[in-house]
Amino acid sequence: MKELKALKVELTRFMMAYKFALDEMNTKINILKEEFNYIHDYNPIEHVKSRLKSPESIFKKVYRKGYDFSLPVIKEKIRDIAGIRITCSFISDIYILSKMLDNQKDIRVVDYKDYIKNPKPNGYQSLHLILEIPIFMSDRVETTNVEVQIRTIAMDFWASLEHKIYYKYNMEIPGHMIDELKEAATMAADLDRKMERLHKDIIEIKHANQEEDGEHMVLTIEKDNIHIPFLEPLRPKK
Ligand code: 0O2
Repeated sequence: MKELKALKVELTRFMMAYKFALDEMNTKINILKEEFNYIHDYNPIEHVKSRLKSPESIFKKVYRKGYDFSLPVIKEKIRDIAGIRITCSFISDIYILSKMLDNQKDIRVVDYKDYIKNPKPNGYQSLHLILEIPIFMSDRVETTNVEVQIRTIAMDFWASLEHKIYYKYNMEIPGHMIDELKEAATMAADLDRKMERLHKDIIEIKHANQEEDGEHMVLTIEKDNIHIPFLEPLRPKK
């Protein structure tokens, strides 16, 4: 009984670190989203979903991969216990966002898979990052992995439905459907590229109009300094 109780405490503490990692990452993403919206008058993030893998799914994955059932091994090998999916408006937003995360000093990118530049053979597209962040607990610091998947609405639409189709057909789907799914992924990628072009054109038109009206960029970034003209009078004198 005593051993069982100790195991329960250990497991709960193990999972807590991942829950806190999700909380921390969600806060970071919200800050980026609000700040970006404020400064650039534009929001690159459509929506964010996070999930903690259930102990059952973790054990299934450990079994499937043939790993040892020990917490240190699980911590090292199963890197998607905490998972966040960010849906962006445009392809360029995905890279802007991943760069912003990479630039944060307390985040270490331990793995980077670009399934946008190199889609999976079935057509799957997404940017996958495995991030390592420190979680400050009462008596220790736990460096914890978080898997971040960043994709566009079209990529997300395709991946969600493809996942549903596989689930429904119990992993065995007819060959012609595999081809059609791949074709649908290509169409989604074409749509993304078209929307990206329109997005760039609109930005150029907006900038040209601003210059014509004598309006200048409201913000400049210099090293770690951000200058916002109307806040300059409030800046402390050196
Ligand atoms: P869930 O329930 O979404 O978490 P690894 O996880 O590192 O052992 P792998 O294949 O190296 O395995 O990881 P990868 O390629 O980074 O993909 C992991 C996750 O990406 C998957 O998690 C899916 O969420 C998503 N994914 C990858 N390929 C596909 C795909 O072809 N279709 C769809 N719909 N999603 C995909 P899980 O663990 O499978 O499930």
